[in-house]
Amino acid sequence: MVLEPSRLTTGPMDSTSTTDVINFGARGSFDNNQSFSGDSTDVILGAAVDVTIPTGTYTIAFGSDDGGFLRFSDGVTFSSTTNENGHTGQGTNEIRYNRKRVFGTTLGVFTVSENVSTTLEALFYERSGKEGWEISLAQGSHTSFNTNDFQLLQDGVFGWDLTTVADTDVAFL
Ligand SMILES: [Ca+2]
Ligand SMILES: [Ca+2]
Repeated sequence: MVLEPSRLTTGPMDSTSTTDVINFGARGSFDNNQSFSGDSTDVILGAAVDVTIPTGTYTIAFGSDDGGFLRFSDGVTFSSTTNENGHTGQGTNEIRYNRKRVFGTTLGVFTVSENVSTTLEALFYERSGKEGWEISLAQGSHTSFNTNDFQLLQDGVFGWDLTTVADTDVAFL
């Protein structure tokens, strides 16, 4: 995944990097956390990765303190969502949490009837206090998060193939 940070107070920072997983900050459900570089107050992080998804039903999740979104460029439509704020993702390609929160997890369920190649884009923001950001995946339909069914999204999980995108593809920031 290509990661690009921006800062609300100073505008975009040109410091794109790559990461195998999204598992940032002290808040969250999965251990082995990555550190935010520098000051993590008033920061926005964007991530993008090309994915090929095998036929099946999945629940994708982002946990965040504070908020953000997760969306597919095409080929995926959420049939149900859990714990969104300020947005209705059902029937769309995007799930969203549009407020500050202490760490919580937003879920979206979708089915692909054939292998789909698409781009996953995610945005995270931290306003103040503690922070955390995780993106994870489960097989099947889930309306709540747990660390038994969900695994951090990375290449090979549940047969998903992840391919690094060009830096310029994190263009939604
Ligand atoms: Ca974590
Ligand atoms: Ca916070």
